[in-house]
Amino acid sequence: MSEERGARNSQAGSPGSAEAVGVRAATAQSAFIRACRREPVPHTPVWFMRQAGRALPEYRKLREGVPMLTSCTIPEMVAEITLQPVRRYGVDAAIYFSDIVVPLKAIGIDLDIKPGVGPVIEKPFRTEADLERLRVPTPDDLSFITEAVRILTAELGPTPLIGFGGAPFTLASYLIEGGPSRSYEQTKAMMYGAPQLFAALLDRLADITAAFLSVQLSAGASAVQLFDSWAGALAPVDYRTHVMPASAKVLAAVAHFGAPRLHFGVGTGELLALMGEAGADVVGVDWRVPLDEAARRIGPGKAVQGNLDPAVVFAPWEAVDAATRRVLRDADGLEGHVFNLGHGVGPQTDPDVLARIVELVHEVSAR
Ligand code: 1CP
Repeated sequence: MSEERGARNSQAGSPGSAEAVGVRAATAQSAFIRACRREPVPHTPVWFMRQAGRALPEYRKLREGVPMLTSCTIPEMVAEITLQPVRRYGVDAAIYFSDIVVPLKAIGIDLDIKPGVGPVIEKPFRTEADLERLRVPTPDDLSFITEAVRILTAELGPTPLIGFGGAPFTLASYLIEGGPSRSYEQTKAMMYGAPQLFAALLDRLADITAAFLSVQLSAGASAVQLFDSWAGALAPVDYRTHVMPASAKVLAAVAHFGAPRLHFGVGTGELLALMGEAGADVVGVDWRVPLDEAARRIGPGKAVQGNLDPAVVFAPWEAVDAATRRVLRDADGLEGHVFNLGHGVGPQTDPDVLARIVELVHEVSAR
């Protein structure tokens, strides 16, 4: 084990290196990695987007008085928050505790995560000159990640750690709007009105996210998820023309690690095939499209992830039970299925309900 860890650590700090490091050996036969690779599994693996966070009282206690972005740079705190849901829910994978804007903060962009709001950028991006502020982070800029992932892989044993990053479009939407948005008016105004500047911005963000993911993979993450949470705001033709090339660049940049690449967005029913085509091994599906129909749209050769409506957890258990079983039925016979919610765990979610869902998925899908 220590020998394996030593070998892995020697890869740390070389994002973009041509050497394939593969999936951390201890996790290669896990249900999660096997499902991502469309191999037979003993049971359907399950994890929850945003499983590490506000729904857990132990998270709120640990975070007391520590700003969100500060917590992301303290390796011991990151490791503990990442492990909390694994202990509590018995999920089949951990997701690295961080945020999609962490690499932007690490290169000195003036931004904050405001409680109850989300990322807020002091000076929004609007012109060519703003590109100069966006340099690609070095492994040294992100050394706290390498350290946290090392702690985590030692603790997690056979449980895979999923690294993640923000897709260029979703990151650009925060940079251009200056914060969360419903309509993405400024973002789309740049996409339609200054397509070359928009392309240059997304291309730079692709390099930044590729560096962020590479540091996590080099340190020992077994898979990565690219969150294009807000891509569903786009028509397919605009996604293909203006957004897909940058997302494809990110996914290609980490292909040599040999780790499964998951690609997720909300409201992306019309984009599922394109999100697969961008280079994903697993396409995340929100709750609006049943998984059998999603798989049909995506086509063969990819696994799917999803897609219980995250609001179902607020209904009585009978309804949760029925909806969970329906997701499993929809996925029955597909090449590969990772059970998840259709989007993140809401802060008001009862952790006990999530624990029961994990138990139910494991029980119903046992083969
Ligand atoms: O004070 C707090 O606790 C802040 C709440 C919080 C948390 C717990 C934010 C602010 N980010 C996070 C952690 C986080 N962010 C994780 C943790 C790992 C896990 O999944 O358990 C992840 C994966 C993210 C990724 C993220 N950040 C996304 C993509 C995922 C998604 O949910 O679509 C997005 C869009 C963000 C931006 C962001 N950061 C925080 C908030 C509230 C938001 C969304 C704001 C908006 O609505 O636009």
